[in-house]
Amino acid sequence: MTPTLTTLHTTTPGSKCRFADDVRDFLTQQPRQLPSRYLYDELGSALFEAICRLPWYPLTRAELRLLEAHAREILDAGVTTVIELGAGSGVKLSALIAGAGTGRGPLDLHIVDVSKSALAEASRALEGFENVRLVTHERTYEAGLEEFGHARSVTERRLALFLGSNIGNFDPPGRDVFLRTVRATLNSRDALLLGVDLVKPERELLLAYDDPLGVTAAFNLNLLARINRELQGDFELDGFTHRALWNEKRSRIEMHLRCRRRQRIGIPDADLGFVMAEGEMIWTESSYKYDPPEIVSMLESSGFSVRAQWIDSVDRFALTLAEAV
Ligand code: AVI
Repeated sequence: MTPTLTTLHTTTPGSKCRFADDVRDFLTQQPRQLPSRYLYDELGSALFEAICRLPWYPLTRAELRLLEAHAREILDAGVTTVIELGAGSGVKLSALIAGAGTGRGPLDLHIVDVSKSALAEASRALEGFENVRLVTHERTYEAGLEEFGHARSVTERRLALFLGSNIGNFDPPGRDVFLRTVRATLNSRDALLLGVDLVKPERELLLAYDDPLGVTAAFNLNLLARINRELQGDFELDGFTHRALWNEKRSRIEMHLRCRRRQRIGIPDADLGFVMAEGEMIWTESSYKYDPPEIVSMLESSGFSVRAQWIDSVDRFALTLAEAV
């Protein structure tokens, strides 16, 4: 087989304006908040990659073990096109292709991510594979999915990947809309592989989201640093502390930034000025945790039928393979 790696880029033009609008809209809500997608600028993506290597954040390793163990079943010989939403470093997709072995035909890979640096890293990780054509899409999931709604060949069989428990960062209504949007880009017999972190003891969850090395704290605080860098904000970073809370009723970890002293904040490029009181919080992320049957029912109510569910019982993580019906 000849190596046939092609890399194309479709990029969304700079969206500083959208960032500024979101910062203004979300920071003026009560409670103050910021959308978690803005955690991933170049530095934020690097910090997230570091989090994935921390001994206290087992999600990535657990998922990788499951992908390696079940690669042949997941990437069966009939799959022609793999669409990964949220590429990360490309390590998981590489493990899947390597684990599936040589029995497959040519593969079209599409990876969709808002982070340019994550796409570049994923492209490097996938470089060595033969008989693979790679297209990177620097886009939000939603914009990326729109591109796959168009005409396709009759022989194409798609496998969509949504890994890393990224689904956990959606609120339940947004999650259901998202799963239905994914379903709409698939034909029956196409499949979705969903990686989801499971509910586990609070102590373990808090360590995963408030690690002793302070990497998650830096990841969270970088959002304010990003606002300072890109929108000329003047947040005093040492005036905020990272907080991770387990909200048992909603089954989610929440990340917040707690204001340590009263400060006046100006963000000229978002046309915003406000005062934060000591103890006031900015809510930056929710990470929902599920039980395995909940994953089955969210997929079934979105137009999928579950073909297999594999669980890592050590680190409590689930991979669920579902067919579009
Ligand atoms: C990307 N996402 C699934 C991660 C999570 O676990 O919610 C982001 C993260 N936040 C703090 N640590 C990791």
